[in-house]
Amino acid sequence: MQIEKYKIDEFNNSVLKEHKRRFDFAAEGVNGLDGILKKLVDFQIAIPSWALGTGGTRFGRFSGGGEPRTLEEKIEDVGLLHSLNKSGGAISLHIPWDIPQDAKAIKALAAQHGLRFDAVNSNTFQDQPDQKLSYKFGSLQHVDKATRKQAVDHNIEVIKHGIELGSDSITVWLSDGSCFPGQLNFRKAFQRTLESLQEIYAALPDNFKMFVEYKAFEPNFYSMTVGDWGQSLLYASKLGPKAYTLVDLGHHLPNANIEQIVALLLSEGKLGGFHFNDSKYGDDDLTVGSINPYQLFLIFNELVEGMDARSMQHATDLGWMIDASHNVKDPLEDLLQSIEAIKIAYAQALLVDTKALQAAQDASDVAKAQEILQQAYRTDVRPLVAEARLRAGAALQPLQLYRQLKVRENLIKERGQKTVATGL
Ligand code: RM4
Ligand code: MN
Ligand code: MN
Repeated sequence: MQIEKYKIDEFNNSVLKEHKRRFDFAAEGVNGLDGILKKLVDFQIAIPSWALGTGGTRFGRFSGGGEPRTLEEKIEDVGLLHSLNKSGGAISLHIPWDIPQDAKAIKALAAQHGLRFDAVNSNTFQDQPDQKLSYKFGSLQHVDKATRKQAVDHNIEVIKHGIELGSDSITVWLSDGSCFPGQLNFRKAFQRTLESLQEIYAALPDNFKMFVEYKAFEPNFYSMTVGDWGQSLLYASKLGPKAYTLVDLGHHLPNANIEQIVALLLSEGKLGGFHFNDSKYGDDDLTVGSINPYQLFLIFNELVEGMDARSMQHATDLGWMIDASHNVKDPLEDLLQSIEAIKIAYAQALLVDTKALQAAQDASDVAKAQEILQQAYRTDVRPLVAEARLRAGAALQPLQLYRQLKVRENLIKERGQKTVATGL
């Protein structure tokens, strides 16, 4: 299924008057309005190929129907999203869940939908049916050299797929760690992991980045070999200038100050990318902004401030990706909501009066500093985000149009009720 442009225009015309009224009100008094709208138009968020199907927990999975059965259909789904909001112009592949058989054809298909390939992801946290050695006790950290080599080779293979698709980064997330005290020598596990990462790093082309993702716990419940930003930063620093830390919002222990982590990684020049999601308890992979939108805003505030301080391009100098699981919602609806939440937080961060904030900070005026931040956070920026969409040729209300066009019903008709997408 594809959404023709005239359908988007027709829909926009039907809600234009109301939008104009709201936009005029919201735009009044916004400094540098056109610059802000341009930044919103340019900001694209990559969609993971494994998030287009229904997610599940270890207890069960309840499929919603019409899920993409092939990589081609996944690209079609991301294309649908992108035509609705013009903000999801990239796709991130997880290998071997999604192996491009014919890279040229896949690249051409993605380009037809206006999509490029974002970071490629390796998978050494599961055993594949044809795999020789098991990752039960880790991959890059494994005590057995041959198992480590198998995992290193897989990562190099993933980089090759990335090169063919025009991607310029690989994300390495390891489930390596231990479940019980005494199981692992931490120091040696770190050293082995570093050496394995060094071999992968050596295979990176010049323009390629390596993102080292950390996670506090799960599937290992006693220790994780890349368990927090400190460990990730250690690896990334030892590896060299092409290695960076990747922050997945759900990968922290409860109450961690993620905005401070982001600020420090940025100032060290070692923040590489983001996995957006939200959580209440752990790595819940809930819709971005659904639980703690204020935290999301505070993170974006640090991102904007920190990137501006280093003269970085917001849209392109970091990798922006959603990494969520849609267990009880239509994945495409969930992704539309996620992108909207990200854009709202970004727009609010762009509204922060940075000069006034700095003056308040320099004067240790705590109440004023809080007022300034919350002034931006409490501004309803939805009409600005909608206007940016309008200017980009997208729908003023993507989710409403998605429902009006009965996209899911159409996909079920095309693909069937009982389809399963690859992924977790
Ligand atoms: C992990 C982590 C990785 C993702 C896998 C599927 O928890 O977030 O980024 O690739 O899940
Ligand atoms: Mn992640
Ligand atoms: Mn995760």
